[in-house]
Amino acid sequence: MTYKGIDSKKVRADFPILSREVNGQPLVYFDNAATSQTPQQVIDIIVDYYSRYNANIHRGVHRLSQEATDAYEIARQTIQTHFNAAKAHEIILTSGTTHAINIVASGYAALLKEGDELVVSAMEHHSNIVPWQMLCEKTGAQLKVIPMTQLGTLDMDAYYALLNKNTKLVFVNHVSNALGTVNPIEEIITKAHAVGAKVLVDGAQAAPHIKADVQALDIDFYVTSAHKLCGPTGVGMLYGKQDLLNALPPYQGGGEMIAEVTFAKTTYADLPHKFEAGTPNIAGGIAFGAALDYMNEIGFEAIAAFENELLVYATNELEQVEGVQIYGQAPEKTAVLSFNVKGIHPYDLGSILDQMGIAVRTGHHCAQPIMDFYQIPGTVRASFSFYNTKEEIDRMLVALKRAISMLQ
Ligand code: 7TS
Repeated sequence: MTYKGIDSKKVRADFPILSREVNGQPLVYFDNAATSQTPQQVIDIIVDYYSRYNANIHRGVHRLSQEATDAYEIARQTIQTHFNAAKAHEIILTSGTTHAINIVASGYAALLKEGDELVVSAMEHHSNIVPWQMLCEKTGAQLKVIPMTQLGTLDMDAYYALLNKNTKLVFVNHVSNALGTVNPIEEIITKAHAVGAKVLVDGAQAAPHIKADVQALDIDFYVTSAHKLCGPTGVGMLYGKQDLLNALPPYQGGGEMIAEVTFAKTTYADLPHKFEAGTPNIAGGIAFGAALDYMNEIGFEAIAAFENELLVYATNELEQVEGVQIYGQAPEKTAVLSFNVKGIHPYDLGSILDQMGIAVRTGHHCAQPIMDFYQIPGTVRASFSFYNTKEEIDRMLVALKRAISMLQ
């Protein structure tokens, strides 16, 4: 049956892992915000690469190397088209979001001075906090924090008040991994640009649900990981406007990122190679492109509508359960449900749900400042994808009620 444009039976058949059992029960996978599952179409692309044309890229005259290079560069173009970047070389393939943020943060060490200011939001993943703190230590720049509200939204008035002529960079996630909040990045970017600051958008949680148009939104840097959107682990991307990337020094030195090397002086290759030292994750890059093709075939509008239906259903049901407190009640959210049950540690709940075949994440979700804000050690986080179903949510609720009766 097709519901909100998603034929669940057909879609689920694409994911072999969804038919396995955990602890004698059919798997219910609700840890999609940590990593998504991989459809057979993408697995096939990886197997095909290693079976038929495994070779190093950009350096061989032989046939296999040319085939691998072509496939890798086609994937880059697929990513470019998906995010509507003006040029393919503005897409740097990285090992993931963390690597991509570190490229920018480390590069800015050469561009900042004492007295410069950086603005971060209170609801970032640690990977969008720590590299910038390291940058501040190196440069003497100061980190300012956009506070959040009880609902789990950003305090935009406080954000405007932080901006001034010393603000050089703003970095904010498009979607919070711990709360699901969709942040108003268009407004954040417009205001930052008005004072001459650049903006890095962490799209790790948004990209699986929302197609960001980097030109329409005037995004300076956009980062994401393939493994959150049906691709493999160990590959992701940094989008940067050409001029901004050209102004950054390289992150790593090594093979393939040079124009010429002598012991007197080395000159660097043009984009994107300047930031792609060493042999990359070739199969991963190719599969990243295939994963975007797969998701685009289903369609991001259908994905978002269906997942929102799951979120609304699960939220309404969960609110009926006594003692449940939901964290993150922004008007605009992706399908992330973070919650606690009064008197029960999230880890205990997660462990019992696992015994019943239900995979959720528990803990601080690498977003400790959010937990500090709510004064909690962590939450149980159920995060839904387009291949989940209402029946799975019902199973989680039954399991949750049983867990609560066992633990209270
Ligand atoms: N930024 C956000 C918003 C994230 O959610 C994550 C990973 C990262 C950055 C880092 O991505 P990586 O691919 O480089 O590791 N988030 C999660 C999570 O919520 N649970 O496990 C990983």
